[in-house]
Amino acid sequence: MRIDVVSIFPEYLAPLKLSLLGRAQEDGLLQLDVHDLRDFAFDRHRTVDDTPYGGGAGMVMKPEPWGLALEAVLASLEAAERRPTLIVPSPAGEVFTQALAYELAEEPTLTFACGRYEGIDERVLEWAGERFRVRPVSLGDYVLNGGEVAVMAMVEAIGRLLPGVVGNPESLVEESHSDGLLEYPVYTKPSSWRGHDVPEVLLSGNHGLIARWRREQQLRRTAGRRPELLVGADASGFGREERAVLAELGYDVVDGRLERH
Ligand code: JCH
Repeated sequence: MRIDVVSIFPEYLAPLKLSLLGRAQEDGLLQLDVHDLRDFAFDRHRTVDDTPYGGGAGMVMKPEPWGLALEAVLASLEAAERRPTLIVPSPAGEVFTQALAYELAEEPTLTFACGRYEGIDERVLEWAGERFRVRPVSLGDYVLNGGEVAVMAMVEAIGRLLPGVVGNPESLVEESHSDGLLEYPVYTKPSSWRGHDVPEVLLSGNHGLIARWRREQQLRRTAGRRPELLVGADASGFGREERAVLAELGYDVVDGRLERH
């Protein structure tokens, strides 16, 4: 996969050259190009922002550097590339989820446009819509200072799904099998630490019992921390034992879906 990022803080994206994704780039599985928006601003001060029409606080990113930067990215992509996807991080975008990460991991190229200040002049998104498939995406319902941190999270989540990037594909398989439940707790040596013991079942060597215990932990955790993931969930994947745990946690199956009782 080829990923282009445009930002006024290209150094912000430096961690994407490290660790798993750094290796992926060395191995030719991922090509990551970070572009400095200021390289496309040609006045004396290489200005990228200006005051908002209509008034109000803060500054808005000027359209001209964005037009030139995105044109340069387009020109560098394969001619065969039909409208590439342009992700624009925004507090007003659709929320980034694991499902969207899987969807975007199928693309041959992704371009990310990192805004700052109060955001990018809306006409850039209109103009880009004729050349890219534009997707405003939010990392979640909180406000960041710009798109860079959101891009780091998204590129990491997408990059680890690319074939060959995660050494042991079983880790990915386990995640995808999780049915929208939170993960079970994990432990390693020593078996006793500062008065806290590893649950005995994990030392038993009984793999059937361990699998059932882990499943129950997932259900208890999800009910406690993220009950909205259970309400309305398709119950067809839950067996007798899981339904018993769910009943104890206050969930019944009604018309094949989970409901609080
Ligand atoms: C961004 C900003 C509009 C602050 C500028 C560009 C994404 N999930 C998520 N949270 N915040 C962002 C994000 C992405 C890009 C930019 N800002 C700062 C923009 C605001 O309106 C209220 C406030 C924030």
